Parts: sequence; structure tokens; C-alpha cells
Amino acid sequence: MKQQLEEIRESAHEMLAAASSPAELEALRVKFLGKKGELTAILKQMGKLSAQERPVIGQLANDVRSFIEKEISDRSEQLKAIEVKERLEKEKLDVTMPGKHHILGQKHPLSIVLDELKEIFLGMGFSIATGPEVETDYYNFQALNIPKNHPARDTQDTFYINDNILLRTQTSSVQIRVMEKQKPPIRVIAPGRVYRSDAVDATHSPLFHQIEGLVVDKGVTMADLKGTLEIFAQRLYGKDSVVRFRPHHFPFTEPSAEMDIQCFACHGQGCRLCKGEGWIEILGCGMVHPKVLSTCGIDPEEYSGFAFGIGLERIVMRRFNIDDLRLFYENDLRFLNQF
Ligand code: 2NL
Repeated sequence: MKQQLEEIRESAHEMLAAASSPAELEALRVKFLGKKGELTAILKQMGKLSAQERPVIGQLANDVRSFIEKEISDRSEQLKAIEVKERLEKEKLDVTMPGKHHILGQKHPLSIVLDELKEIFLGMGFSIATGPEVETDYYNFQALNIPKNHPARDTQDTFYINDNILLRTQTSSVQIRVMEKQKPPIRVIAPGRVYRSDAVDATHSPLFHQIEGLVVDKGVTMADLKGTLEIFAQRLYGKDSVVRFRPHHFPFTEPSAEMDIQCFACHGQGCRLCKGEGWIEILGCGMVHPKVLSTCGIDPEEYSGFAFGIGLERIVMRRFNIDDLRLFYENDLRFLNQF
């Protein structure tokens, strides 16, 4: 029996040292110390021993039990320490590593000026309206008093998708949708991309940007148009800016005009910037044609309105002295980083 106990001690020592998980340790505890374990099995045979042998073997059995219990708890501590060490190793973080530097982008020159224009009109009580770039013939042309066969519809200029669907050639279509849905008073601007089938060169692009504006209410007159657009010009180009209105023609406004600003380089004398004219064209405008109002369900006897259209690219080119439109769309960082 003494030898059996020594063997149990020996094999427990070996197996515990090899155990590599808490589950394995628990299995070994049951194997050696459990109710049906090896040590218990020996103790059950103590009755067969003589009175002199019993305390000696009993003492030995207790020693073996304490020995195994201690080995189990030691090994358990060891395994925990190993686990912590492995986790620390895996989650190691070097806080002295240098940070990653991201290259920051910046506003596109078109966006810089567009945001400025929006801010000016928002400050005058306008709201911003948007709409689809793929439009129907009705919203892009018919509702704007541009009938079939009108030269403005020339297939040379318009990207048709089919007989009825096209890429919008101005953002007026957005304002037609506003007038259909909303009762006057209306005060909106419609900024966005527009499309014309132009060959690309320094001053032409099949995609460009426009801001149109529309005001409809009772008693709106040409004086409101002139006052609003003059203040707009002065906010954009400075308090001392001088503007003039020249008669023009658009199918969707009557009367129609173009607004020029006196050249800020030569004050009207004529120079390279204004090509000797003394004046620079800024926008087209006019009183909304009665036919356009009634097409949208607004009674032209009760209401009147004015509208205007501004080409964004030309304004930005003059602002930053950019001589080629293509630079706006090529996304060359050497260009974009200058703004
Ligand atoms: C230009 C001329 C203009 C409008 C756009 C407009 C819109 C509606 C009704 C009437 Cl819904 N008119 N828009 C009016 C006059 C001129 O744009 O040269 N743009 C660059």
C-alpha cells in the first residue's frame, strides 16, 4: 500500500506538470482526489491493515493528498500566469510609435465661390431647391415656353436620352417643379450641374454649373429684380460695384435683360480683363413670362415674378484668374492645392 501511494504521488506529479489547461487540471483532480479517485480507493482498504500500520499509512495518504492539492494549485497559478503573459504579448501597444499622417483635402474652387453665392442669397431670404439632372422635355423646355422646333432645343446642344428624356440644360426645371408644388410667395435658388453637348476647349465643357433664382409674389416688379441683383453684385464684388442692365431676350422671361458689372480693374475705361469693353457680363434675368406662371398653375393676373441665371464657372475663372475651364474637372492636385 505504501508503494501504491508513492506511485500515485509520482504519477500525479508527472501528469500535473504536463497539464496545459484548467480543464485538464480539473480532470486530474477528479482522477486522483475525487470520490471515485485513486487515493480514495486506497483509503477504502485501510480497514484491512493492522493497528500499527494504519496510522503510518494514514499519515502517508494525507501527505500524498496535501502534496497533490498543492501541486494542483501551483500548476493552476502557473497556467494563469502563462495566459496573462500571452495576452499581454498579443495586445502589446507601442504608444511611442509615430502617428499616421493623412493628407487633408480642401474645397474645390467652384465650391468656394458657390458657397459664397449661396450664403449671399440665403442672407436675402432665399431657400435652396434641388432636382433631378435627368429631366423630361416638359420640365426642361415646354414649361419654360420653349416649344418644339425652338432653336434653343437644338439637338446639337442638348444631350437627349430619348425623344422625351434629356440631361437638363439649365436648372430652371427645378424652379418649375417648385412653382407646381408651392404657392407664392416663392423665393428660391437652384444651384447645380447642367449639361450641353459642347466640344471641350478652354471655354466650353459638356458639364458646367449654374445658379438660377426665382421670386414670385403679389406685386413683384422689375424694380425688385434690379434692387435684388444690384445688392447681390455688391455683396460679391464690393460695396462700390457699379452695375448696368442691358435689354436681352429669353423665351421664359418678358422683359429680359443681362446684368453687367463695371470692370473692377479699369473702372469702365477698357482693359485686358474686360476685353476693352469696360463692362463684364454677370448674369441673365427677367420678369417671369406670364405663360410660364400659368403653366405652373399660378395666375399671372394675381402674381408676378422675376428670375435670373448665373453661370458659375465664368465667375470663378475671373475671381482666381483661371484661363482654362478644363482645370476645374481634371482634379490635378497641383491646381487644386492653390486655393
Ligand atoms: C443665363 C440666363 C436665365 C432664367 C434664367 C427662369 C426660370 C424660370 C422662369 C423664368 Cl422657372 N426664368 N430662369 C431667367 C432669365 C435668365 O438665365 O444667361 N444664364 C446663365
